[in-house]
Amino acid sequence: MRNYQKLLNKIEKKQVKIAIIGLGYVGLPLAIFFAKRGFTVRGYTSTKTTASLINQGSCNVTGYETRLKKILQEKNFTANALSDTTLDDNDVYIICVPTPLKKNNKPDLSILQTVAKRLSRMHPANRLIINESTVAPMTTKELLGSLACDSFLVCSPERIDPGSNMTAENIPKVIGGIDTESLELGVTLYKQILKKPMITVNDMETAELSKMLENTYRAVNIALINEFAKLADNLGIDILEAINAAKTKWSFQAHFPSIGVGGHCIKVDPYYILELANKKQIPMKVVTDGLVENESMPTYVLEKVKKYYKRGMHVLVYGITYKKNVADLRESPVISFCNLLRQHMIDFSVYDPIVDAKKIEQMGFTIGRRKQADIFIVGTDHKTIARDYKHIVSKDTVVIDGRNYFQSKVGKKVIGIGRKIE
Ligand code: SAJ
Repeated sequence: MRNYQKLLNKIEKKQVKIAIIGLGYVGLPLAIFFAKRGFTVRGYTSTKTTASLINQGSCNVTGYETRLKKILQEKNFTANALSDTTLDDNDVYIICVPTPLKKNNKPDLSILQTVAKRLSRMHPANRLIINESTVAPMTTKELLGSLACDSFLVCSPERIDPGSNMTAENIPKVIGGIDTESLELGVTLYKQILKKPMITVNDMETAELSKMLENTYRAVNIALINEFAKLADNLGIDILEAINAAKTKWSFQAHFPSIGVGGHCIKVDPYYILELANKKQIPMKVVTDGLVENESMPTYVLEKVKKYYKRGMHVLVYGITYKKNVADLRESPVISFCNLLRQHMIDFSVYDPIVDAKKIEQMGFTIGRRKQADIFIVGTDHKTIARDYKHIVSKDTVVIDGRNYFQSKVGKKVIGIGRKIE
């Protein structure tokens, strides 16, 4: 049975026990923010091993190590395995599990489905269940809607930007409920930790669509600038100069060409909305073509390398993660690029200061070192390039700048994306 007033009072008095399911870059900070406010928080992760590592203070989210140790010491946070029986003994459930892509770029909801099944088996009554995982419209209701008979259900998609100093506390939060009482409970809960306003929307589907929209918007605009960069290359125009000039127009939001789009959001989310659109037979050509454009960028950079490569040259790829200063390899376009180098029999090695060398080896790539190269390829523009490039670039080095990092000439020449410096 649902008892709105009882649950509302418990939330207002911080007496609710909060379960955070998924302790990655979304779930762990959220657990810390709620625990810091005095809530009893239990985190749930895939295995007992992962849970015990976290309970010993092992933190896989950069920048949260100290705060994790603090809430562990204060004993208002514990990590558990999802199979743990304590799961039933919570009032609020915030689901923050990954929704990645399968190899064929189709949505992979398997982790979320496992969580939904686990919660359904509990027949939870008078709980508040929140889905923060990124899904296409209607998915939250499809997977979790049955729980709303005796509990409350909300969708509030996560908007974390890994590697930036914005945290869940200071990012405006969109939230939609299966009904008004669910929405009110969700707003009351998040208001306990948020420093920014909440954006309440009509229903869960609107919240789901808004997340798809914001990330697909970004992917398609990146695709647009990649197309313009290819034209700029052909015309010998500096795309960055054109972007900086266009930025003076209030309605232009700058995006930048690169070796490609990776990560677990911008690369992934548009495929979720396309899957739904295809089911509904609604063509989304702009999205489809934009994704093809972004996927073409590793090959575009390969063609630049082939113009300068000669057998026996020392080629170093610097940075292999999907974006700068983030040690995350998911969907990284630089990995696709390196596989292309290998397919085209181009000898190369990979150096990434923030990725464990073993991981580079496990991908079958040769570990590179910071020593002089004939061709220096910027795969990811980590801030460490400023320190390292001097060891790698000599006056004869050709720099293939996959991130348009260099603003002035280094080496023999800098071949960027939509620009060159020689
Ligand atoms: N990229 C470009 N050109 C650009 C911007 C990005 O090629 O102009 C590439 C990046 O190198 C990366 C990929 O696209 O490979 C995604 O970059 P991102 O900066 O969007 O980084 P993400 O994937 O961490 O995006 C997150 C997203 N957060 C969530 O989905 C919750 C996204 O909503 C944010 O817009 C983004 O952070 C942000 O604003 O930085």
